Amino acid sequence: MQVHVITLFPEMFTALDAGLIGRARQQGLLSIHTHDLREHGLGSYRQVDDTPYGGGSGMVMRPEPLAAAIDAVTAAMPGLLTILMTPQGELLDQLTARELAGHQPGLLLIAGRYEGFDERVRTMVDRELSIGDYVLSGGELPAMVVIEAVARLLPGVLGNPESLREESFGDSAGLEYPQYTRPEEFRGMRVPEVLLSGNHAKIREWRADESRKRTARRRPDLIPERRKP
Ligand code: 4HQ
Repeated sequence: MQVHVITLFPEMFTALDAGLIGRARQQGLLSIHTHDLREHGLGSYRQVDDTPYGGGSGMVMRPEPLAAAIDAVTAAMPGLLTILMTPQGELLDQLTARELAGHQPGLLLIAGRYEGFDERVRTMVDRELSIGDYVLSGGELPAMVVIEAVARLLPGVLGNPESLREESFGDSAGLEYPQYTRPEEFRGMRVPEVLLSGNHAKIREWRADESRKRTARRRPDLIPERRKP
């Protein structure tokens, strides 16, 4: 899968050279291509932003540089799903990540700066995505969050697809059960006896139970509503 990103800060995406994503890229499972929006800036100052009509504080991204950048990328690679990163978008969740991971040939993410986009930019994208209800200074970190959530779902990226199936949200289930590793006792806290018992039926039951309790306490919003009769 290809992921293209339009950004004023291509150097931020070197973070994706490391770890699982870095390895996936070396293996050719994923390619990441940054496109510097400044190259489509207007005038000798390569301007990409301007003051808002009607007044108000802050700057807004002008539509022409974004349109030129989107056109250049999509002309070279047709079929990319074009996604604007914005707090006004649909909230990213595991289901959306899975859907994006299935899109061929890949994605074009738009990471903006300033206070937002000229409204007409929205007509040039397929979707708008938010990574959560808080305000950041740019769409770069949100774009990287999308890339990471999507990349680990691509075939061959995770060593052990079992861990994919079991983890939280993987099967739209609840939160993960508590996990322990060595030592058996740490600062007076013991590993639950059942996990040392070797009784795998009991362990499965304990984990399912803990997972249910934890989800009910911490994330009741994740519990599916009872089907009404
Ligand atoms: N921004 N989820 C402002 C975000 C954001 C988010 C991206 C900051 C767009 C213009 N994006 N720029 N939260 O806060 O996606």
